[in-house]
Amino acid sequence: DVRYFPADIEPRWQERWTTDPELYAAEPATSSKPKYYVLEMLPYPSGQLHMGHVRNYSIGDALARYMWMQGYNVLHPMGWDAFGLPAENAALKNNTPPREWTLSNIAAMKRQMTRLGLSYDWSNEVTTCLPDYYRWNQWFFLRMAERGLAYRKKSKVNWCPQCATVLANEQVINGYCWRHEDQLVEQRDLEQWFLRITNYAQELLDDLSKLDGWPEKVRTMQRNWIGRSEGAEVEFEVADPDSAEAAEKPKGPAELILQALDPARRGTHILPASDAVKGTGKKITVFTTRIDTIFGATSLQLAPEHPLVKEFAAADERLSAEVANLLEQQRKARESGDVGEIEKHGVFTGYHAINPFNHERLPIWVGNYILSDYGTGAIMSVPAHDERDYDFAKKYGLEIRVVVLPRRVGEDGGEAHPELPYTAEDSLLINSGEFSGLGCEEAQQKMAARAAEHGFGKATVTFRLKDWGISRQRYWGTPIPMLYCEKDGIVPVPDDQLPVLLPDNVKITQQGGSPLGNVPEFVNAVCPKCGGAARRETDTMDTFVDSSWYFYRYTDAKNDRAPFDTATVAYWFPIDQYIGGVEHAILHLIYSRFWTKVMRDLGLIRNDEPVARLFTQGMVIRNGAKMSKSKGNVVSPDEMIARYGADATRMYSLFAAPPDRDLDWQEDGVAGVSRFLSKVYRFVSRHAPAARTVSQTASGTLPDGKSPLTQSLLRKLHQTIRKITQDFAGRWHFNTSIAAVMELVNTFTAADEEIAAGKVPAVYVAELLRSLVLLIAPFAPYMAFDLWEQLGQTDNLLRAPWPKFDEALAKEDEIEVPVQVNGKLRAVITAAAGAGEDVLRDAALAQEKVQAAISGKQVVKMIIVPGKLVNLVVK
Ligand code: ANZ
Ligand code: ZN
Repeated sequence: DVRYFPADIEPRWQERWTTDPELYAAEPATSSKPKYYVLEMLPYPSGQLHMGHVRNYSIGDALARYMWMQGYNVLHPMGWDAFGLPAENAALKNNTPPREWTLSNIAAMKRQMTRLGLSYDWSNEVTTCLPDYYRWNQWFFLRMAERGLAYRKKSKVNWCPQCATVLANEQVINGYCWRHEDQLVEQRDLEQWFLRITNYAQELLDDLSKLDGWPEKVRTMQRNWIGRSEGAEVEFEVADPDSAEAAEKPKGPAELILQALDPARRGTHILPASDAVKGTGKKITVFTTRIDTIFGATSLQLAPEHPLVKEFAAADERLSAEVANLLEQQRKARESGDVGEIEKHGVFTGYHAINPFNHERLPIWVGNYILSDYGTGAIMSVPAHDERDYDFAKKYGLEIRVVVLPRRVGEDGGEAHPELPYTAEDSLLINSGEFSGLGCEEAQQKMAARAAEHGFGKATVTFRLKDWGISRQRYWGTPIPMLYCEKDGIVPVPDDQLPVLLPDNVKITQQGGSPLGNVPEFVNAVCPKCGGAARRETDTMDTFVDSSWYFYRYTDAKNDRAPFDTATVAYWFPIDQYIGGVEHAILHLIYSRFWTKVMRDLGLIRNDEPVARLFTQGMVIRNGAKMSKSKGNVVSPDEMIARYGADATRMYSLFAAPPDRDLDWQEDGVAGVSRFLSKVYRFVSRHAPAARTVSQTASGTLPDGKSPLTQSLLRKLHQTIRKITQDFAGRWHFNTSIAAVMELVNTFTAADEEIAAGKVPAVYVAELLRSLVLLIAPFAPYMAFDLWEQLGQTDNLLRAPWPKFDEALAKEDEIEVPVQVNGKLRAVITAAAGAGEDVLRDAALAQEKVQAAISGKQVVKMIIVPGKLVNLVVK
């Protein structure tokens, strides 16, 4: 009796696979085969694969193998997201240079991947920390700078004291650092390089609708992140403090409704402009999505950081102190972890602004709930119709004036006072001068047009998306290819001087400031314009730059004249299937969409989007908690492989849960899969000699006249082929695919002795065994390769055609089942031999004669004996 020893089989095949460079290599872009680009997100080389990786790669690998067997030219590459902070931390801790640390981690992880038997085409490996890759980051940066897409500006930046570097907005999570869960992010003023992703905001939004192969939740997250708001900007002039209140006060609700409904009485409380309060010429621009509520504005609110607040405060010690206090409270609230909904605070500045629609004077406040970096950093506050403004007005006793009412109030004289704040927009304006009586939407258009006509505003679109700050004050990243010359200012490094090499032997410190600043050989350069002395930029690029375009490089990774060949990319793109964690739904996946659009506009590629289909896999958990070092519940892939083999480890990671759900790692489960594989191995090995005698027979020549046993084995086989083929094409529920193979193997092994006794003709045995091996090939490649050889096959299993299912063979035999009502035969239904209770019940109830027999009566019981009988008991 043969036994299954993965520790024997796997290293043997691994050796053969690694010495065959052709095995997993994609054919050139000139291939006549249809192409399939399957990609898993590239890992950060931390030194160790974790189970999340194993799961991610097992999904991708199963798909790659399946597509190969379907006859596609498959590109299945792998690489390393190799720049980043952990290498510097490790350098500090162990005194190993980041480069050395990173490269040795890569070697270790590559060994693990090889051990897992993953089908990567290493001939196009990409390592982002090597100059042959990052020089193209620099090259792209220069192209962007030429087009104004990369620019430098002084700005408030997010600063993580622990990372000692700037973070992009996307790397700040509720005010905390994305890497340091309990480190609050500080604000600093720094000169930074930015990429103008906002130029593409509208296109990034619009094109989401093309991405129907992406999970809806990811598209929604991106949509929200881009955050498009249609609205208007309106200018309010700061009033002359000496001029008197001139606007007429609004009337009571009853009067207002009458006014709204009677065109002749509209606008009576609006004063002509000539009688208006005097202005100072200073303007405050607000952004609003509800210009229709402007007659209900009862204050302006400025962000504490608004420039005018500084101006007001400069001349007013009390205000200055109170604003400082406001900022301090804000900081404290954040520190106590109160970041979501901080308590609203405000200070009256002592100034007023003039509402351009009715010339009313509105007090100008500073509100801590106004964001300085959204819209214009200033709002008109409409307490009656906005939640936050309502809370604020309640707290500080500001006027709450209703200017929008439900339509029904006018139509049937219903309740005049809606519950406040009343935020619905399918409503009717009141107390809004000549705009009273209009619906909200119409009013928005008319009022924006009015503002534009008079030059105090316009309809605008605002995005939440900000330009991408890419400067990092770190060593281990791509040097930004810019020079600073006293005479010529900012000068780009010429293309022929690329790459700007990252020097070795750099002292890494934990203090702020770029480590490269301490390397004179790096800093001191020659200005390419004037030949004088210049200083090099010492910041490096955000590592998200590296991952924004790496998958293009995979198509042509050795190109030293261009980032890639345009025609080769045109063949392979878009990526047919990208697989990774949902944690990349925003950052990486928005940046790489942006990068694609820039490359397209540079004429380098033709596709608008990089990824046609995206799959986000679930997490690997253990006892309900995410596997993590800090929780002490980590299972090491090496340990699993040593104990059960790579095949069992991989197959379990696909079997234990649907790939999009969380997987609770149970070692018992791995052991179970290992027992299953052992059963397959023994079964196929046992009957291989018989099969080998006919192993090369084409299935077209199978003899007719099958015995019932042969027929039932073939039926199960074809049902299984159908099931797995459909799973690959559909929802990827590999857990059920593998369960189906398990059932198939049970059916086969139940006939073990009969097969051994020659009751199934050898040509069928060969067909059954070959097909079984093909079916497990995407999930347990080592075993499949081994058994394939045992079956006498000399062809490459990876390119062997995936078995086709034959509907006729898969079809269940049909049987006749009698249907009785109260013991009396009423009908006979035809159903598949294996039909279950549900199918039989539905079929029985659909019979006219049965319907007639039970009509007007109550079915009290239904006895269903599958394959035999349906009996209804009625009263
Ligand atoms: C007046 C108003 C009346 C508003 C009303 C809403 C309802 P979204 O959809 O998120 O774009 N706003 C504008 N800039 C702001 C800032 N920097 N900080 C805090 N709030 C700000 O929201 C736009 C609305 O959010 C704007 O419309 C403004 O309040 C507020 F019944 O203006 B609204
Ligand atoms: Zn110069």
